[in-house]
Amino acid sequence: MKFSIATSVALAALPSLTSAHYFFPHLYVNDVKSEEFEYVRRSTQGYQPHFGFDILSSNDMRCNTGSQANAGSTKVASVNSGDTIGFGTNLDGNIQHPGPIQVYMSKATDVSSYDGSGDWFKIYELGANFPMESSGENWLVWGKNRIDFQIPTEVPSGQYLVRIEHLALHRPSGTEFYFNCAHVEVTNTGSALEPSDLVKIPGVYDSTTEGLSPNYSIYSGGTSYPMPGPGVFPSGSEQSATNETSSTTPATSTPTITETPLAAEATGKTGCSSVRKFSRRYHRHN
Ligand SMILES: [Cu+2]
Repeated sequence: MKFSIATSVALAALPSLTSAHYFFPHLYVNDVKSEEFEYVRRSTQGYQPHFGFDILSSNDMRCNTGSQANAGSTKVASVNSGDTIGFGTNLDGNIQHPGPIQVYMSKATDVSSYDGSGDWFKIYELGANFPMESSGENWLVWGKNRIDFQIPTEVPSGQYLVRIEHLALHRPSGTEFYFNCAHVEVTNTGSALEPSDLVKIPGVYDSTTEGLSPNYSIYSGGTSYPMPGPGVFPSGSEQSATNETSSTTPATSTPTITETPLAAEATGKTGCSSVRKFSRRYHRHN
Protein backbone atom coordinates (compact mmCIF):
# COMPACT_ATOMS: atom_id res chain seq x y z
CA MET A 1 0.00 0.00 0.00
CA LYS A 2 1.28 3.43 -0.88
CA PHE A 3 1.76 6.13 1.71
CA SER A 4 -0.55 8.91 0.59
CA ILE A 5 -0.17 12.64 0.92
CA ALA A 6 -3.59 12.77 2.53
CA THR A 7 -2.42 10.42 5.28
CA SER A 8 0.71 12.40 5.87
CA VAL A 9 -1.22 15.65 6.23
CA ALA A 10 -3.64 14.02 8.62
CA LEU A 11 -0.76 12.71 10.73
CA ALA A 12 1.00 16.05 10.77
CA ALA A 13 -2.16 17.55 12.21
CA LEU A 14 -1.88 15.40 15.34
CA PRO A 15 1.23 16.68 17.10
CA SER A 16 -0.38 16.83 20.52
CA LEU A 17 -0.89 13.08 20.63
CA THR A 18 2.80 12.31 20.55
CA SER A 19 3.57 14.68 23.38
CA ALA A 20 2.10 12.18 25.82
CA HIS A 21 5.08 9.97 25.12
CA TYR A 22 7.76 10.27 27.72
CA PHE A 23 11.28 9.64 28.88
CA PHE A 24 13.00 9.33 32.24
CA PRO A 25 15.23 12.37 32.79
CA HIS A 26 14.98 12.45 36.59
CA LEU A 27 16.72 10.23 39.11
CA TYR A 28 15.37 10.00 42.66
CA VAL A 29 18.00 9.51 45.35
CA ASN A 30 17.06 9.51 49.03
CA ASP A 31 13.56 10.45 47.89
CA VAL A 32 14.91 13.65 46.33
CA LYS A 33 14.11 14.32 42.69
CA SER A 34 17.16 15.42 40.71
CA GLU A 35 17.16 18.00 37.96
CA GLU A 36 16.38 16.92 34.44
CA PHE A 37 19.43 15.08 33.06
CA GLU A 38 21.48 15.81 36.16
CA TYR A 39 22.27 12.11 36.66
CA VAL A 40 20.58 10.75 33.53
CA ARG A 41 22.35 10.91 30.17
CA ARG A 42 20.57 13.24 27.80
CA SER A 43 19.79 11.67 24.43
CA THR A 44 18.65 13.08 21.13
CA GLN A 45 15.67 10.75 21.10
CA GLY A 46 13.55 13.01 23.31
CA TYR A 47 10.17 11.65 24.26
CA GLN A 48 9.74 9.44 21.22
CA PRO A 49 10.15 5.71 21.63
CA HIS A 50 12.02 3.49 19.24
CA PHE A 51 9.59 1.30 17.37
CA GLY A 52 10.11 -2.17 15.95
CA PHE A 53 13.05 -4.53 15.96
CA ASP A 54 15.78 -2.41 14.35
CA ILE A 55 16.87 -0.94 17.68
CA LEU A 56 17.52 -4.43 19.09
CA SER A 57 20.77 -4.78 17.16
CA SER A 58 21.97 -1.20 17.63
CA ASN A 59 24.37 0.18 20.24
CA ASP A 60 21.74 2.88 20.71
CA MET A 61 19.77 0.21 22.59
CA ARG A 62 22.08 0.83 25.58
CA CYS A 63 21.43 4.40 26.67
CA ASN A 64 19.56 5.77 23.65
CA THR A 65 20.45 7.71 20.56
CA GLY A 66 23.03 10.46 20.97
CA SER A 67 23.56 9.82 24.68
CA GLN A 68 27.25 8.94 24.56
CA ALA A 69 28.12 12.52 23.63
CA ASN A 70 26.54 13.63 26.92
CA ALA A 71 28.22 11.05 29.14
CA GLY A 72 30.96 13.42 30.27
CA SER A 73 28.55 16.13 31.38
CA THR A 74 26.27 13.80 33.37
CA LYS A 75 26.89 13.70 37.13
CA VAL A 76 27.34 10.52 39.16
CA ALA A 77 24.92 9.89 42.04
CA SER A 78 26.33 8.30 45.20
CA VAL A 79 24.18 5.48 46.56
CA ASN A 80 24.57 2.61 49.01
CA SER A 81 23.70 -0.94 48.18
CA GLY A 82 20.25 -1.58 49.57
CA ASP A 83 19.11 1.98 48.84
CA THR A 84 15.88 2.59 46.99
CA ILE A 85 16.30 4.93 44.06
CA GLY A 86 14.01 5.70 41.16
CA PHE A 87 13.42 7.26 37.78
CA GLY A 88 10.84 9.97 37.13
CA THR A 89 9.16 10.89 33.86
CA ASN A 90 9.48 14.22 32.11
CA LEU A 91 6.97 16.74 33.50
CA ASP A 92 5.74 14.05 35.89
CA GLY A 93 3.59 12.69 33.08
CA ASN A 94 1.79 9.48 33.88
CA ILE A 95 2.68 6.40 31.90
CA GLN A 96 -0.35 5.15 30.03
CA HIS A 97 1.16 2.53 27.82
CA PRO A 98 0.78 -1.18 28.59
CA GLY A 99 3.95 -3.19 29.11
CA PRO A 100 6.70 -4.07 31.58
CA ILE A 101 9.33 -1.94 33.27
CA GLN A 102 12.78 -3.41 33.77
CA VAL A 103 16.01 -2.02 35.23
CA TYR A 104 19.50 -3.19 34.26
CA MET A 105 22.95 -2.27 35.57
CA SER A 106 26.40 -2.44 33.98
CA LYS A 107 29.66 -1.84 35.82
CA ALA A 108 32.09 0.80 34.60
CA THR A 109 35.63 1.76 35.44
CA ASP A 110 34.66 5.36 34.69
CA VAL A 111 30.94 5.73 34.06
CA SER A 112 31.44 9.25 32.69
CA SER A 113 32.99 7.77 29.56
CA TYR A 114 31.67 4.19 29.61
CA ASP A 115 29.89 3.06 26.44
CA GLY A 116 27.86 0.20 27.94
CA SER A 117 29.66 -2.48 25.95
CA GLY A 118 30.31 -4.65 29.01
CA ASP A 119 28.04 -7.05 30.86
CA TRP A 120 24.55 -6.08 32.07
CA PHE A 121 22.43 -7.68 34.78
CA LYS A 122 18.81 -7.08 35.67
CA ILE A 123 17.87 -5.81 39.14
CA TYR A 124 14.17 -5.06 38.82
CA GLU A 125 11.10 -5.94 36.85
CA LEU A 126 7.50 -4.78 37.06
CA GLY A 127 4.87 -6.78 35.20
CA ALA A 128 1.11 -7.09 35.17
CA ASN A 129 -1.92 -8.36 36.95
CA PHE A 130 -3.85 -11.10 35.15
CA PRO A 131 -5.85 -11.81 33.14
CA MET A 132 -4.42 -9.45 30.55
CA GLU A 133 -6.96 -6.71 29.77
CA SER A 134 -7.34 -4.96 26.44
CA SER A 135 -7.49 -1.62 28.28
CA GLY A 136 -3.87 -2.08 29.33
CA GLU A 137 -4.61 -0.90 32.86
CA ASN A 138 -3.71 -4.23 34.41
CA TRP A 139 -0.03 -3.35 33.91
CA LEU A 140 1.49 -2.25 37.21
CA VAL A 141 3.20 0.71 35.61
CA TRP A 142 -0.12 2.17 34.46
CA GLY A 143 -0.63 5.73 35.72
CA LYS A 144 2.81 5.93 37.36
CA ASN A 145 5.25 8.76 36.82
CA ARG A 146 7.96 7.50 39.14
CA ILE A 147 9.46 4.02 39.26
CA ASP A 148 11.29 3.15 42.48
CA PHE A 149 13.49 0.10 42.92
CA GLN A 150 16.16 -1.14 45.28
CA ILE A 151 19.83 -1.40 44.46
CA PRO A 152 20.26 -4.98 45.69
CA THR A 153 22.35 -5.27 48.85
CA GLU A 154 24.57 -7.71 46.94
CA VAL A 155 25.68 -5.25 44.24
CA PRO A 156 29.47 -4.75 44.49
CA SER A 157 30.95 -1.30 45.04
CA GLY A 158 31.76 0.65 41.90
CA GLN A 159 30.39 2.92 39.21
CA TYR A 160 27.48 1.75 37.09
CA LEU A 161 25.11 2.64 34.35
CA VAL A 162 21.57 2.07 35.60
CA ARG A 163 19.22 1.61 32.66
CA ILE A 164 15.45 1.82 32.96
CA GLU A 165 13.43 0.31 30.14
CA HIS A 166 9.74 0.38 29.38
CA LEU A 167 8.30 -1.79 26.64
CA ALA A 168 4.92 -0.70 25.27
CA LEU A 169 2.95 -3.53 23.71
CA HIS A 170 -0.27 -1.91 22.53
CA ARG A 171 0.63 -1.90 18.84
CA PRO A 172 -0.12 -5.29 17.27
CA SER A 173 2.62 -4.67 14.71
CA GLY A 174 5.54 -4.03 17.03
CA THR A 175 6.98 -2.87 20.35
CA GLU A 176 7.77 0.64 21.48
CA PHE A 177 11.02 0.93 23.46
CA TYR A 178 11.53 3.67 26.05
CA PHE A 179 14.85 3.70 27.93
CA ASN A 180 17.40 5.96 29.59
CA CYS A 181 20.58 5.48 31.65
CA ALA A 182 21.65 7.08 34.91
CA HIS A 183 25.15 7.29 36.43
CA VAL A 184 25.57 5.94 39.96
CA GLU A 185 28.44 5.02 42.24
CA VAL A 186 27.50 2.21 44.60
CA THR A 187 29.09 1.71 47.98
CA ASN A 188 28.44 -1.83 49.09
CA THR A 189 27.49 -1.85 52.75
CA GLY A 190 27.06 -5.57 53.19
CA SER A 191 28.38 -8.63 51.47
CA ALA A 192 28.71 -8.32 47.73
CA LEU A 193 27.99 -11.05 45.22
CA GLU A 194 29.30 -11.28 41.70
CA PRO A 195 26.30 -10.45 39.47
CA SER A 196 24.98 -13.40 37.49
CA ASP A 197 22.77 -14.04 34.46
CA LEU A 198 24.77 -11.50 32.46
CA VAL A 199 23.71 -10.21 29.06
CA LYS A 200 24.97 -7.80 26.42
CA ILE A 201 23.05 -4.84 25.05
CA PRO A 202 22.38 -5.04 22.19
CA GLY A 203 21.80 -8.77 22.14
CA VAL A 204 19.53 -9.22 25.13
CA TYR A 205 16.41 -9.31 22.91
CA ASP A 206 15.84 -10.22 19.29
CA SER A 207 12.93 -10.55 16.90
CA THR A 208 11.97 -13.91 18.40
CA THR A 209 11.78 -12.71 22.02
CA GLU A 210 8.45 -13.94 23.34
CA GLY A 211 7.45 -10.94 25.41
CA LEU A 212 7.70 -8.42 22.57
CA SER A 213 4.83 -7.42 20.28
CA PRO A 214 3.97 -8.86 17.78
CA ASN A 215 5.17 -12.12 19.37
CA TYR A 216 3.02 -11.39 22.42
CA SER A 217 -0.47 -9.86 22.24
CA ILE A 218 -2.03 -8.04 25.16
CA TYR A 219 -5.42 -8.52 23.47
CA SER A 220 -5.69 -12.26 23.93
CA GLY A 221 -6.65 -12.27 27.60
CA GLY A 222 -3.48 -14.08 28.57
CA THR A 223 -2.90 -15.29 32.12
CA SER A 224 0.85 -14.92 32.09
CA TYR A 225 3.56 -12.79 30.54
CA PRO A 226 7.02 -14.01 29.54
CA MET A 227 9.24 -11.23 30.93
CA PRO A 228 11.97 -10.59 28.36
CA GLY A 229 15.64 -10.86 29.26
CA PRO A 230 17.55 -12.54 32.09
CA GLY A 231 16.40 -13.28 35.63
CA VAL A 232 16.62 -10.65 38.34
CA PHE A 233 19.84 -10.49 40.36
CA PRO A 234 20.25 -11.77 42.99
CA SER A 235 17.09 -13.87 43.04
CA GLY A 236 14.00 -12.14 41.74
CA SER A 237 13.04 -10.14 44.82
CA GLU A 238 9.54 -8.66 44.93
CA GLN A 239 9.42 -4.94 44.42
CA SER A 240 6.74 -2.49 43.44
CA ALA A 241 6.32 0.93 41.90
CA THR A 242 4.98 4.03 43.60
CA ASN A 243 3.12 6.95 42.17
CA GLU A 244 4.15 10.50 42.90
CA THR A 245 0.80 12.15 42.27
CA SER A 246 -1.84 9.42 42.04
CA SER A 247 -3.48 11.37 39.25
CA THR A 248 -4.32 8.48 36.98
CA THR A 249 -6.92 9.47 34.46
CA PRO A 250 -9.76 6.98 34.41
CA ALA A 251 -10.61 5.33 31.14
CA THR A 252 -13.56 6.78 29.34
CA SER A 253 -13.99 4.22 26.63
CA THR A 254 -12.91 0.80 25.53
CA PRO A 255 -10.67 0.80 22.48
CA THR A 256 -11.71 -0.92 19.31
CA ILE A 257 -9.08 -3.44 18.49
CA THR A 258 -8.31 -3.53 14.81
CA GLU A 259 -5.27 -4.16 12.70
CA THR A 260 -3.34 -1.04 11.85
CA PRO A 261 -3.52 0.17 8.25
CA LEU A 262 -0.26 -0.46 6.43
CA ALA A 263 0.04 3.14 5.34
CA ALA A 264 0.01 4.30 8.92
CA GLU A 265 2.58 1.67 9.84
CA ALA A 266 4.88 3.05 7.17
CA THR A 267 5.48 6.13 9.29
CA GLY A 268 7.13 3.77 11.72
CA LYS A 269 9.64 5.15 14.11
CA THR A 270 8.06 8.37 15.18
CA GLY A 271 5.81 6.48 17.54
CA CYS A 272 2.20 5.56 17.62
CA SER A 273 0.43 8.79 16.75
CA SER A 274 -0.11 7.07 13.44
CA VAL A 275 -2.24 4.40 15.05
CA ARG A 276 -5.45 6.28 15.61
CA LYS A 277 -7.44 3.69 17.48
CA PHE A 278 -4.67 3.27 20.04
CA SER A 279 -3.58 6.86 20.04
CA ARG A 280 -6.83 8.04 21.48
CA ARG A 281 -6.62 5.48 24.18
CA TYR A 282 -2.96 5.72 25.14
CA HIS A 283 -1.72 9.13 24.10
CA ARG A 284 -3.73 11.57 26.12
CA HIS A 285 -2.30 14.49 27.93
CA ASN A 286 -2.29 13.99 31.65
CU1 LIG B 1 3.14 5.39 22.21
